[in-house]
Order: sequence, then C-alpha cells, then structure tokens
Amino acid sequence: MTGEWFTETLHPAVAQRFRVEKVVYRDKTEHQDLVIFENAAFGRILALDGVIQTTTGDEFVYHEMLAHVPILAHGRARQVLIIGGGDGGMLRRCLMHAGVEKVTMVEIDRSVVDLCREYLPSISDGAFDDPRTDLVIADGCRFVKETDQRYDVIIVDSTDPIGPGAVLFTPEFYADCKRCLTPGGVFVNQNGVPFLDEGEQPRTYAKLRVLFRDVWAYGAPVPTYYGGLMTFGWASDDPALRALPVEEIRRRFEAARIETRWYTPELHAASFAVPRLVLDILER
Ligand code: AG3
Repeated sequence: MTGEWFTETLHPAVAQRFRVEKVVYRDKTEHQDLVIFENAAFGRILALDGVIQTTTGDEFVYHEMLAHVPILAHGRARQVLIIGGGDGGMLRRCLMHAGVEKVTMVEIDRSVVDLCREYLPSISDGAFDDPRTDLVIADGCRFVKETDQRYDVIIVDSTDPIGPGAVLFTPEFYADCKRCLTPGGVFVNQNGVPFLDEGEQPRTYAKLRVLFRDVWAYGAPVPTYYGGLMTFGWASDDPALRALPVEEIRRRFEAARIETRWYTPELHAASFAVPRLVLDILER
C-alpha cells in the first residue's frame, strides 16, 4: 500500500484517509489486524482492524487528557490501572506523576506492545522499562474480575466497542472496575466521538450511573479521531473531584512539575464543560 491511501473503516457513512508514505509493519496478530505506516502530516500511525489508534503526531492530546485529568483531580493517586493502552503513551503519562507508586497496565495483545516499542518508541519513551510499571498481558475483563488489588485511578484506553474491545463497554466490566477502585477513586474511559459513534455514549453513561454517584463526560478534540470532540467517560462517587477550582488544579499541576503539550490546568477545568449535545446524552 506504499504510495497509496489508507482509508479508515470505522464509520459506515464517512471515512477519512491518510496517504501512506511507507508501510512500516503489517501483520495479523493473535487478536487483530495491525498496521503501522508513515504519513507526512501525522508521522507514524498505528491502526488496528482498520481504525486509527494513535499517531506520533497527535497522541499527546488524547494521552495527556485521559491521564493527567483524573490523576490530578484525584490528588493522591498511588496505584493506577490502565486497561489496554498497548502503545504505552498512557503509561508514560501516568508515570510522570511522582506520587504514583505503580502503574499496572493490562493489555490483551502482546504484539501491540512489542511492535509499538519497536516502531513507535517515541510514544512510550522508555515507560515500559520504568520499575514502577507492571505490564500484564491478559484480558482486561478477566483481570478486573479476579484481582484483589485496589486502584485509585482506572483508565480504560481501549479500542472502540467492536472486536476485542467490545467487552470493555459492558455493565459487568464497569461493575468489576468499580469494585477495584479505592474509596474516592476515579474511573475514566475512551468514549468515542458523539457525532459519529452514536449510541456509544448513552449506553456508557446509563451503565455507569447504576454504579457511581457521579457520572460525567469531558472531552478533547483529537485530530485523527475524525468527527469533532472526542469524549471520555468520567465516574466517581465524589462530584467535587470534577469541580475543583482552577487554582487548586494549577497548584497540583505545578507541584507535579510535568511537561505537557496539550494539557493545561485551565483546559482541565474547562474540559468538563461539555456541549449541549453531550449534556442531552448525559441527562437521558
Ligand atoms: N484508542 C482509542 C481509539 C479510538 C478511535 N475511535 C474513534 N475515532 N472513534 C486509542 C489508543 C491510544 N493509546
């Protein structure tokens, strides 16, 4: 496919395409069809089963917002659990927090981890070698069902609810995550683009609301997740965690001494202000 176009196959009615400068790697792993290719605008791109997962060019938007917002909102997270996230970008962001003692990352597909470490090393940037990393190659659903560990923050960095990622959007999985949280814990997940992934969000919020006192959404516009704002699900038992004054978020962020390219404390606070379209979904 070199010199050709990669056309994403996520949505039935619209598609985005990327010119392929060079195919870096292509394989059918045990779980999915994986391709890594080069594009002049976004750098190296990872697609799984025809869907763009991450790019070296814009990964920071998604990973920073899905890691730093819950960790800084929580304020004293020591144990973090990532479900999915094979490219290591989320892992790297979680490890930037000095107070985090351990990040357990449960990824179903070992090939994704190995190939991203080899061909997209800037995304994890050494995170897999950090002594605080506990990489578990396993089914995330099973892991949260069986573990007796407890986590302060759980981040579901999954594919979409099609293929191997579908189980990560079920009531059983959410209930097991809730069980694995410490009191005061925060759960966040990748929740699609409301314009195009219709139905995904109402379903997520309804399932989470049965389990948590406070369910909300926040968002970030990730260029390669076509269709506008990408939203993240937010669930905890403490509504105050998503209503922190920006001064407090700034104080925590400055104390953490983290370098970011997208995240700012002001953006953190503002990201919980969601469009009417998303409010309507939340209120359903
Ligand atoms: N996984 C989220 C991909 C979502 C794509 N969905 C979409 N465009 N609706 C990202 C993995 C990065 N660690």
